[in-house]
Amino acid sequence: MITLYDLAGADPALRFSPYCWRTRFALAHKGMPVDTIPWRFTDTDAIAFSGQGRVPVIRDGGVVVSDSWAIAEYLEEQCPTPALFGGALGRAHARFINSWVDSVMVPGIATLIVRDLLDVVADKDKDYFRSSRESRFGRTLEEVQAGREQRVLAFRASLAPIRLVLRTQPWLGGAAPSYADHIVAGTLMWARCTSKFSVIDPQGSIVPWFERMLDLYGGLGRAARTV
Ligand SMILES: N[C@@H](CCC(=O)N[C@@H](CS)C(=O)NCC(=O)O)C(=O)O
Repeated sequence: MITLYDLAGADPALRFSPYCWRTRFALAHKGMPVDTIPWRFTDTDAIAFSGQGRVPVIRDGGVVVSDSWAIAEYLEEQCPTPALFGGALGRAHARFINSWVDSVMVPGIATLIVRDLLDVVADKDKDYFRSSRESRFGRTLEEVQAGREQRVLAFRASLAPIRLVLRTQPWLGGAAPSYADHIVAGTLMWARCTSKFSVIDPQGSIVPWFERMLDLYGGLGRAARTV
């Protein structure tokens, strides 16, 4: 059984990391059972064995892997079917999706929900969360999140590549879901679980795909705790 260190809020059932969700979906896709351990930002000692300070981290027997992308590659190597990537070419394309999401979607969503995140993180994490994020943004969390009702429109426009792909195929992976779907849906789980603010257009064409993602793997995403 694989063990996953999974970012949790004050409520241990609230799991909200955009990167851990990619790993949760990928494990479910493979049908691999997982034991998740709730992890808080200040639990640095608990994952020191991985040689770095971020989650997701998995432990599979004696093997330790950190970083969601490295974990996906590891899972694919251990258990090639059902595929996450579909070969070297698919993996190369998924790497582009991963980089696009990390550099466009993650920062975009962060400015829309970062103050909401403060409300869900564990009490012991609140000072660290505020100070680390405020020094990253150079502004208070309240200032970063202000004006989101207007700013969200530009964020939604930035998701045009997803809308265009889903116009011609049911999944980002083509005829079946792949790790590309897990990357995008995992990132949307971050906002779904922590904020009542809708980062995607509720009437838009990404919604039907995300609803299908929530239903996959026995409704893993849909069953997730939300605020
Ligand atoms: N590139 C990494 C990013 C992982 C990451 O940033 N995880 C966040 C949680 S969403 C984290 O552990 N942050 C620790 C911190 O901010 O101190 C991946 O894909 O796994």
